[in-house]
Amino acid sequence: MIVDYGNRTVGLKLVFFGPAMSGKTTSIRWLFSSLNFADRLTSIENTVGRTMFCDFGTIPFSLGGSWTINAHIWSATGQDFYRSTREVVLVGSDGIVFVADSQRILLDENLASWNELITLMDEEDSAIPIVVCLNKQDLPDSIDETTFRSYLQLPDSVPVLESIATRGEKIMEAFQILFHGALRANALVRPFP
Ligand SMILES: Nc1nc2c(ncn2[C@@H]2O[C@H](COP(=O)(O)OP(=O)(O)OP(=O)(O)O)[C@@H](O)[C@H]2O)c(=O)[nH]1
Ligand SMILES: [Mg+2]
Repeated sequence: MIVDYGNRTVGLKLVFFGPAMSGKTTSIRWLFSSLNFADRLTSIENTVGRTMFCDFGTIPFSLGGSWTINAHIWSATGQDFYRSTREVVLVGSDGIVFVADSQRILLDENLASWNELITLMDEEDSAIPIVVCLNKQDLPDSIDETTFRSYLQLPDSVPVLESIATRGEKIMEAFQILFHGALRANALVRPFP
């Protein structure tokens, strides 16, 4: 979190992370569109529309007293070919949305991506809030929260939302939980003026 007293802004970095094709870019696009900031999102993609490096953009939220929170929203690529870029995207993050793919045959992909995330986060200074979107709930043979939690051995403190990013279901809810969690986590170590 970066507090700029001169410009009265707080910068929060929130990253969407998860296995390949789980719906990270779709979730972010829906979020920016629904808040009327679609033109502020930049996607670095390859020629077939897959994320090559990341998506990123900023959504400003006004606070009382002329302060603004700038939510800097990023997604990492899930493709292993670009694996090295994921660590870079995560640096300095204040919160993570882990977008999992609910299809039963992809449980191991979710587990591998979760383990990678935990390993990379270990290198950060403090505990960072994480929210899980168990995405693609509209597909047949999608797993439920209980199965997912036990397979990944998720701590109870991590919220799981069953989402459908293509319809925007539970995306705003996940974002709000993370946004408030990230502010709370930072306020504990750096009191907000
Ligand atoms: N059925 C269904 N399809 C989805 C959902 N969310 C995303 N998709 C589709 O899944 C495919 C991959 O979505 P992306 O948002 O590009 O996935 P990503 O996680 O950004 O992928 P990478 O950046 O390549 O790792 C696209 O065809 C989306 O339309 C969902 O909730 N349900
Ligand atoms: Mg993507």
